[in-house]
Parts: sequence; C-alpha cells; structure tokens
Amino acid sequence: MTNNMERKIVLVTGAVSGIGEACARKFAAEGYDVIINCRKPEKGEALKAELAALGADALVLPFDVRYRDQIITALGSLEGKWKNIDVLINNAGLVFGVDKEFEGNLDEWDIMIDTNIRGLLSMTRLVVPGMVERGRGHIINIGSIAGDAAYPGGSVYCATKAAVKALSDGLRIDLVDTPLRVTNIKPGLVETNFSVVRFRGDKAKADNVYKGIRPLTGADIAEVAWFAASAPEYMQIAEVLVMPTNQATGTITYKQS
Ligand code: 8X3
Repeated sequence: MTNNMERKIVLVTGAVSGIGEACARKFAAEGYDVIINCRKPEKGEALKAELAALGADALVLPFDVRYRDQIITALGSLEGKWKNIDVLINNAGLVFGVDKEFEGNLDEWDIMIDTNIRGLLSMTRLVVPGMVERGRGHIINIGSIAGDAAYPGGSVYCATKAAVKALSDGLRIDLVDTPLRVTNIKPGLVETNFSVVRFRGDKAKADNVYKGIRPLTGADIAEVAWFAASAPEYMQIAEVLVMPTNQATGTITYKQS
C-alpha cells in the first residue's frame, strides 16, 4: 500500500457494479483515491462511503460515457489532485440480448456500440493527453473473451470487444515512446449483473448461464487489474485472457449437471 503522501488516483467508468465496483474497492484498499464514474449519483455516493471506510478519498463523477459532452463537462470540473489521473479503468460496458445479427434490435446495438466502443474511445482521447503530459499513466481496458471470436447470438457484443482489443493494441503502439502502459483484460464467464442485463432483467435465464460451472467474480478480475497496475514500471501486462477453469473458449465450457 502507498502512504498518504503519495496516493495515486484511479478513475473507473461504470464503477458501481460488477467488475468496475470490484476494481474501485481493490484499488481503494491498495491505497488509491478513486474517481467513481456512474450514471446515478446516489449509487456513487453509497460506494464513496464504503471506500472511505477503506481509507480512500473518493469523488463521484456522474456521466454516461455514451455522451461526449457529459464526459467533457465532468472531466472539466475536476480540480486539484483529481486532475492527475494515474490509472484509467475503461470498464463501462454492456450487452443486450442473444439475437441473431439479422434479427436483433438496432437501438440496443447502438447502445452497446456507443458504450463499449465510442465511450471507451472518448475516455481514452480525453484522459490520456494529461497522462502523456505528466509522463505517467496506465490505461486498463476491460475487453472480453468475446473479442477473440464471435459466438452464437453475440455478434454485435463480440464486435465491440474485438474493437476494444484493436483500440488497446493501437494505443499501446501510439504510446510506445512514453512511460505509459496499456492493458486489455479479457474475462470469460464472470458472474455479475452482466447476464441479467443481457437477458433484459430475466434473472432465471441469467442464473442459468453460470449453472454447473464456478464462474469468476468481479473481485477476481479486479485482482488481475491490480496485478497489471502494480507490476514494476518497466513491465507492461499487455493482455490477459482469464476464465474459469472449466471454460476453454467463448463457446466451450464444461458444466456439471
Ligand atoms: C463477457 C464474456 O463470454 O459471457 O464479456 O460474453 S461472455
């Protein structure tokens, strides 16, 4: 843990649930102060109080990554130490449905594309220049095993996560002559609210995804993010594919009946 004099700042998008929340908690416990991005301020305030109990200072920064003007206003409001973001965790992301590419809902696809790709890219474009100026920083993108290969009913989601891989790789190339690092974490099955959203609130269907297999948790992914962030500065954890032991690919799992 770092001491109070040198506390670093992490900004986590989508910080009030799932992997994002687990990252906020983990980094707070390890001595970071946390910028909590979320859409609903009251959820952020509840997490802020919990992070305070871990000794972390936190700032709630409500905006929806889909709307660039909201991001610009929010980042522009940062004052003092909060401007000096050391780690950006581009976590906000979602999936809707398991529809075929010729049958799905175009509006839902727009939300996925706007959040998972355009939101992540806007955050990167707006936060990274300050990191380059300060000569330090780490961008951790939450990609997915879904970005490695398309799976049935996942076409658009898989495409967004393939984009996250390309954007991570491209950023790493563009920052190669700087001290900044870029990490793409590609989780497989992680039990969070993710599947509930995918099945549009149908908890039973969501639970079924994880039946017969021990899925990872948000906390497991936060450990990976922390491993990357706390690696020595000369070491760049570029990409991590992490899944349950009984998962082999996006489509091959072993489930006990
Ligand atoms: C989540 C992984 O395989 O459930 O990004 O779509 S998967």
